[in-house]
Amino acid sequence: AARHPERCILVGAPVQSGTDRLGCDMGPSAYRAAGLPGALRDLGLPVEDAGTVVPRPFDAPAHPNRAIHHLAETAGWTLALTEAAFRASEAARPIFLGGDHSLSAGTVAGMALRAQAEGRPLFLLWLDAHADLHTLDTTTSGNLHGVPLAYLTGRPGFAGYFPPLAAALDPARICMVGLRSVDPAERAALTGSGARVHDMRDIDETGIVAPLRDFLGDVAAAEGLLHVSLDVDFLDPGIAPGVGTTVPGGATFREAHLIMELLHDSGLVRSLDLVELNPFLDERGRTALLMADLAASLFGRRILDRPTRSF
Ligand code: Z70
Ligand code: MN
Ligand code: MN
Ligand code: MN
Repeated sequence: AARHPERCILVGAPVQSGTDRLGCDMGPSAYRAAGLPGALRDLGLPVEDAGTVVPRPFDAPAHPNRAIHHLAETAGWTLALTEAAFRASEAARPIFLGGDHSLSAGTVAGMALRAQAEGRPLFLLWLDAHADLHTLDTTTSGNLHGVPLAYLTGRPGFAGYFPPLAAALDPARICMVGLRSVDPAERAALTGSGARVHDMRDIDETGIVAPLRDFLGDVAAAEGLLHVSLDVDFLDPGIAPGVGTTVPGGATFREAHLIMELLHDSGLVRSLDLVELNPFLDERGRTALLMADLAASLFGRRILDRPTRSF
């Protein structure tokens, strides 16, 4: 029996309150225009489109950190997306079409509820140039796409400002890959956190295959659910320019595809975020097309048939 439903469900999450640039709200449309639904159907998968999530009202008081902007709106998205993720994942594998990375505060919280309902642990693969580990007290940009992992791991200072978190993630079940822009407060939070962290230097020195297989082996051994959060800026800006924060030295086309292929082979992925695409900054849709292509690889597109490695 399959460990996960075969069906995919697309969930539009046009969140842009977590950044100070407009345009991420066009992400869901760009993925549809790039042919993502059809590419998944071409793989023989049943694909449903759940449409677009709408933020819920949320009363957040003003925060003493004056840099923070759009706090209540982002908290309202978190609330709505927690519910949407829990609902969409009941009988399908959700693909959340972002939207900036603050949306993962909701999607991952919802998937944690799903894992809890199934009596299994949730694991998280975070593919990003950034650690997104600021608390509301340490962010200096005030951009809340920089805080979701702090919220999700239960770091202090979110009470009253964000929805209460039902189940905090154990950092030992988080694997971060692609880091190359980490602020001092985030580096301090990572030290001794227990999270698996593979920065770009690690990838250059040892490659990504062995550490990823090790992580996937642990997910399989624990019979876990795996959520993948793919930030456009994980990719090198030379191949993925449609993003607000470009950081040089990102993953190549081939590294990114290999990760997606290994994830597919593992059969462990239950849900996916596609985040930080800014179609206003893209070049003739090439970033949207690449992200759609990577999603198709994660869901089974391959060059040749090959035996699947089992975990
Ligand atoms: C920086 C900050 C960030 C994504 C940029 C950057 C955060 N650490 N996250 N792009 N996805 O402003 O907090
Ligand atoms: Mn991010
Ligand atoms: Mn990022
Ligand atoms: Mn494999």
